[in-house]
Amino acid sequence: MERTFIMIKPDAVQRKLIGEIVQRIERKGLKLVGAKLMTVPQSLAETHYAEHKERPFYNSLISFITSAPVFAMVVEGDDAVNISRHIIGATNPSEATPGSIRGDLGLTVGRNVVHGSDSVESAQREIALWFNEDELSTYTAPDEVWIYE
Ligand code: D4T
Repeated sequence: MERTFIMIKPDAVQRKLIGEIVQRIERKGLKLVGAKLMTVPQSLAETHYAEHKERPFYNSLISFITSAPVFAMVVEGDDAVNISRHIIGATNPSEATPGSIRGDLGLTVGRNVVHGSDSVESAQREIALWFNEDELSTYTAPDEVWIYE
């Protein structure tokens, strides 16, 4: 079973969209195995977005992500990374397909509602960065027999 890291960004937390977004993830059949509301320390934000350090939007991205609480999650399911990216939609909400989270709930790239790991390797790195092992739960949900053949 694959795990991915999904973060509801400060804009969506302030807009009271946590429930809406978690509902979309759960209704797809994916399972929450870790979740926490937290204000992101500067050092964590910089490590998480290290690949963007030289990009022009880096400073505003770091100040945005540390500006108010985020809702960080670990989500589990078959092909969880790929499926989550599809549910989330394209980086720029103006290009995100209607029906996706960013397509339905976002308007601009600098306030694009949610983050999801872009590969299995990124997911492993980000989960280890954001969560301690004892914050993650392994369990079988009763509806799984109706989600997986
Ligand atoms: P995240 O990492 O937030 O899930 O976004 P993506 O994986 O879809 O996209 P990304 O890494 O290319 O961008 C990271 C983050 O930076 C913001 N951003 C991006 C921005 O503010 N201006 C920009 O021009 C771009 C490309 C949005 C997401």
